[in-house]
Amino acid sequence: MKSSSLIPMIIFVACAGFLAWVLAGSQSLITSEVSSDEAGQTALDAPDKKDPNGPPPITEPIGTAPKGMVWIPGGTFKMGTDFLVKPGKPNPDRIKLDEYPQHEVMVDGFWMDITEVTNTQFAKFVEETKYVTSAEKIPKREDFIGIVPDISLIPEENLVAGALVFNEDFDRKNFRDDYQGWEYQAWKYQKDADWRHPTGPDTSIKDIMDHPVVNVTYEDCLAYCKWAGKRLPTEAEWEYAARGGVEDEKYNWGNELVPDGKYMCNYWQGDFPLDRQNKDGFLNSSPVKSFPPNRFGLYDMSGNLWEWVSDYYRQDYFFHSPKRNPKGPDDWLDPAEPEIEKRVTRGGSFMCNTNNCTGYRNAARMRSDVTSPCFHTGFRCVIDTSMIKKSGK
Ligand SMILES: [Ca+2]
Ligand SMILES: [Ca+2]
Repeated sequence: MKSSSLIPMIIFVACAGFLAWVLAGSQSLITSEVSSDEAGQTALDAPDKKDPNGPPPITEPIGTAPKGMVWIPGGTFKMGTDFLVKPGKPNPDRIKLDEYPQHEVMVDGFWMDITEVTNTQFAKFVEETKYVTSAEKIPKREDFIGIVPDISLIPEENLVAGALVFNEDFDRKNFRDDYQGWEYQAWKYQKDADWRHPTGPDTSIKDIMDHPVVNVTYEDCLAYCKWAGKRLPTEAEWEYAARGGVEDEKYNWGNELVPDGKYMCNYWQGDFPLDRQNKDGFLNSSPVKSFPPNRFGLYDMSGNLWEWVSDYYRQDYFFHSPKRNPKGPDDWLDPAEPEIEKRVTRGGSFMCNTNNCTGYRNAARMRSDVTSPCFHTGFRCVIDTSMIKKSGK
C-alpha cells in the first residue's frame, strides 16, 4: 500500500456495515472541548431506579412551548421490530439484527425540535461561542493509536481537516457490489469539508441556511445542546417520536414508501450509488419542512439527515433494554469494529435507498463513529421536564 493512501484506507478499514462504515477512523482524533458530563446530559443520569415501571409516564407539558419545539406526550410503545428475516430469505426492507427483538418501552413526555438543527441555528451558536467544530480541526497522528497498526506510516500530508462526503468520481467502470464493504467505493474523505462547506472548500451554505447543518460530530452536537439548554434525545425518545403513536408501521406515514406517487421524505431513488434518479427533487440535503410532518408535527424524522441520539450503540441492546426511559447501554460494541466508540444515529438520509440501508424506516438503526463528521449526518434536540424544573423556566 502506498503511504499516501493510508488515511482513506483508515477510513474504510475502520468501518464495517452500512454507510456508517465510512464514518469511522477518519478523525478519531478530535480533542474534546465539551465533555458529555458538561453538555446538558444531566437529565439522562437520573433513571428511576426504585421502581423500573414507576408512575405513569408524564404526558402533560410543563410551561409553554419553547420556540421551534413541539410537546411529545409520554406513553408506551413497541420499539424495534419482530419481523426478523431468516438467513437466505429475501429481505427487501434490509431489516437488520440490531432492530430485534421488538420490546415495550415507556417514555416520559418531552419537548422536541420540530426540525433538524439548521445552518441558521448552528451559525448563531458558533457566532456567540466561537466554537470550532471537529471537522475544522487538524487531526493528530496520536489519535490513530489503536486504530492503525503503525501510526508512523501515516503521511503528514494526509493529516488534514475535513469530512466524509459522497465520492462523485468513484470508478463506475469497475464498480462491484458483491463483497462486504462495497459501499466504500462511493465515499471519500474530503479535505476542508465542514459545516460551512458541506462537500468541500468550494461549496458554501450561503444559499442553504434553511437546510440542516451537516458534518457535525457527536461532540459538536453536545456543545450545541449545552449552548441551547437542551440535550440530544435518547434512541427510545427518538423512535417514539418518529412513530407518532401508531404501532407496527414501516414508515412514519404508513407502510408504502411512495403513497400515490408522492415522495414523503428525502432519500435516494435508484440503485445506490450508480443510479441517482433524484425523483424527490433533492440530491443532497433539503430545506427543513420540505416534506410532510409526522403525526407529532415533526419534520424529516425519515430522511434528509441521519440524526445523532445519545445512546451508545450495541447490536444486542434491545435484548437488555429496560422498559422505562432507556438510555442505551453503558458502553459501545460494534462487533465489526470493537475499538471504535460508536453511538446510534437514526432516520436515514438522502444517501439511503431501497438497495442499501433503508434507514428511513421507523425501526432502522445505524452505528456511527462519534468522532467522524459526515455530510449526511446532523441532529435535533429535546428538553425534558426535569430540565425545565431545574432551569426554573
Ligand atoms: Ca433525495
Ligand atoms: Ca432526519
